[in-house]
Amino acid sequence: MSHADCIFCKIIEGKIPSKKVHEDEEFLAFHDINPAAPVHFLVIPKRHIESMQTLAPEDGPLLGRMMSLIPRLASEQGCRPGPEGGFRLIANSGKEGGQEVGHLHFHVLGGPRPWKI
Ligand code: DGP
Repeated sequence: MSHADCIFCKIIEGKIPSKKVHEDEEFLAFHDINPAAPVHFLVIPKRHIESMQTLAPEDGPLLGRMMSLIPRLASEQGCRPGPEGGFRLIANSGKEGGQEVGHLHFHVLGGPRPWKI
């Protein structure tokens, strides 16, 4: 179920190009167009969900699969494991939460500091 005026749905459909990090039946991960850290990619569900605010209780398992995918992708993208490495996970939600694209996404940021944010 895609939304005609959603940039990320267009990326999923290949109508807008992206630098993909990972793709499976449920999720797509791709580099942020405006990276704020040495590693900065976005993980999105292929199903159009507006934001964290519109998640339904039955979306719990999907969210769980997303959460277990993220550390694996972060490590593949060069985030070092353990307390000296790691990554930051951000989900802006709604206008006051700083969300610009209305399709649920997690920012995964990592790599040597300092970063822009
Ligand atoms: P947010 O503020 O959380 O909604 O962040 C949206 C992010 O999406 C922002 O960091 C820039 C990124 N972005 C917006 N449009 C595109 C695009 O067309 N391609 C890619 N790769 N990233 C995009």
